Amino acid sequence: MDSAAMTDGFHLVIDALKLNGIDTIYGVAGIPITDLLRLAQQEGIRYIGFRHEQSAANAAAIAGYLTKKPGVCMTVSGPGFLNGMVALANATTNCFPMILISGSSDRAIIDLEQGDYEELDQMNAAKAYAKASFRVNRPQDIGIGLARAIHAAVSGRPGGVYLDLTAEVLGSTLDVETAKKSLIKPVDPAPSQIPSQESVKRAVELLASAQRPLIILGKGAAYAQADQAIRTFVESTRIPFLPMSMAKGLLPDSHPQSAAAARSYAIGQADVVVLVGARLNWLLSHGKGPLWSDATQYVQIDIAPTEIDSNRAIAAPIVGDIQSSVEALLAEIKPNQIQPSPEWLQGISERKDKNVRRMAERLNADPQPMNFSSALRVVRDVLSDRPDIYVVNEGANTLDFARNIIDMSEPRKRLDTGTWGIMGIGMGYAVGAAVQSGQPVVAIEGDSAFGFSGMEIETICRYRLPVVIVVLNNGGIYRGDPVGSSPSPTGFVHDARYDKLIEAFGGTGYHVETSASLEKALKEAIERGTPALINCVIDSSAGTESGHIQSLNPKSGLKK
Ligand code: ADP
Ligand code: TZD
Ligand code: MG
Repeated sequence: MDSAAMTDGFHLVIDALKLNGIDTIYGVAGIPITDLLRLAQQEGIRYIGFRHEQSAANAAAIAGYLTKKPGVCMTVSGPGFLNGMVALANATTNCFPMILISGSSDRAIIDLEQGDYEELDQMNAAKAYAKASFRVNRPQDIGIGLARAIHAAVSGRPGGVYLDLTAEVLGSTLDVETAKKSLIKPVDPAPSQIPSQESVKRAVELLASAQRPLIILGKGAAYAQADQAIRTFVESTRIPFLPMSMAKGLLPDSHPQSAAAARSYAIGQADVVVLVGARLNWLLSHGKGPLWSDATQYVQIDIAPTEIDSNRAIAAPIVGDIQSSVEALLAEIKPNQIQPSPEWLQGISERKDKNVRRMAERLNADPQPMNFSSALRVVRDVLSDRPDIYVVNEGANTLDFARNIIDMSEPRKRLDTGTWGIMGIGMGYAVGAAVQSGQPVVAIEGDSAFGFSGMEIETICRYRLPVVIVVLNNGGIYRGDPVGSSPSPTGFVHDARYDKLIEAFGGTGYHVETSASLEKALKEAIERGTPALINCVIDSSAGTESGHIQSLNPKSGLKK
């Protein structure tokens, strides 16, 4: 056979990705994937190179969340793979579809632990943290390996998948004919999952009996892209709704049926709650007291059958995808069959008005130095007529305040620390959202949170992405403790100038200490549409330990 009729593992991987419409790869180069990345670029795939694999994999994960197609990240073996693993595990935890592809060293040496370069049994290490983990050991299996990874990532409850490509497979050759036949393009890898008619009827009966129904929308609902069906369900039943953090904007926060400003009252008093792609995990106090009443009954729509009854008994489970399930509900509900009581709607509305008035007082104060409320009020106002902008958000107090203060009016525009409350997603999500959508991003970052992925500002500058980072700088984790000769566990260097970091890479830095200068800087930075970082100094005593989740923070009785 002449050499013109041969191909190799490198080409086959790229052919398989292209066949499956994967047009972007996030990653970090090195042995054995450097040539793979070069080839990808040559073949028209967009490659975004990062400074750390965790951010690259976070970018892939958020791209997966935004598109319902697996985001792809490529890393080197051993430590590069492990750096990406936190993000893969985070993607799995958050139900984001992504595929982490890593090169790996010599199997024979790994299996006898003979000490290869960057030796690690990657496939088995990944199993515990991924939805699925596969290894390709022969070039003719590359196509099947990718097909299995795609199915696993997007079907049912989405998640992170690991795909191991040995250096040997990448380098080995195969005749072109066999190679071509080995490729697979999965047909309908995320098929609709139609709920049973019986489950839909049961749910409608329960809802029809409710006086005080409430709908809770989670990020599963946002992911499903069933925006119109969900809106019709909410508006036609007149049931008040609460968005979980990343479901904000699915219906605008300004929607008259939003019960967000009366959250505790709505949750505490509801008699029937409809969970739409939201888990009863810690973010909803596991459905247990003191927030929840023992008498509350639930309808739960989820694609994962094992989610049902995980924290509380679910009276009416609907197992199916959200689009099909909400459509089935709409088809089953008769006109005026569901009637939230007027007292219920009135009660929520009164609490909302009261809480909004109380919050307005805090927001409209203009203290010097700024605090979380006054700084975020400025950000809210500047963003209010820019619904196109993606908001990335991480930190403790920075997260809690921003979630409450910054309204969202479009679906899937708020990207945050999610199910784990993890720090370090900021710059990866910002790059992923900007690259995937071509839209501007404003990342609202605690000074600690920013540090976890801060070096990616070089990536943002290199690709000239329209990302503006606002660091709410209170000098530490939760707040700024004095940093003397023995720094406290939570304090950082005082008067740190994060704005100077981005200048090192050609971005624009702003240092602001007043609400007026914050407003000017943010407007200007968004207008320019180029990389910028605003070092926003806030009161170093602003912020409480653990933000709004102090109840989860065990205390030693130590005097501070
Ligand atoms: P939140 O943090 O916003 O409450 P969670 O991540 O806890 O949301 O819950 C999301 C839920 O949505 C998961 O249980 C997941 O199985 C489910 N889910 C994801 N995609 C779909 C879909 N297309 N249809 C139905 N359920 C889905
Ligand atoms: N490491 C990781 C990966 N995730 C975490 N959540 C933490 C550590 C612990 N942690 C929090 O839960 S919030 C936070 C840390 C380190 C940072 C809070 O400080 P910040 O925000 O400056 O980002 P505020 O505004 O000062 O509260
Ligand atoms: Mg801080």
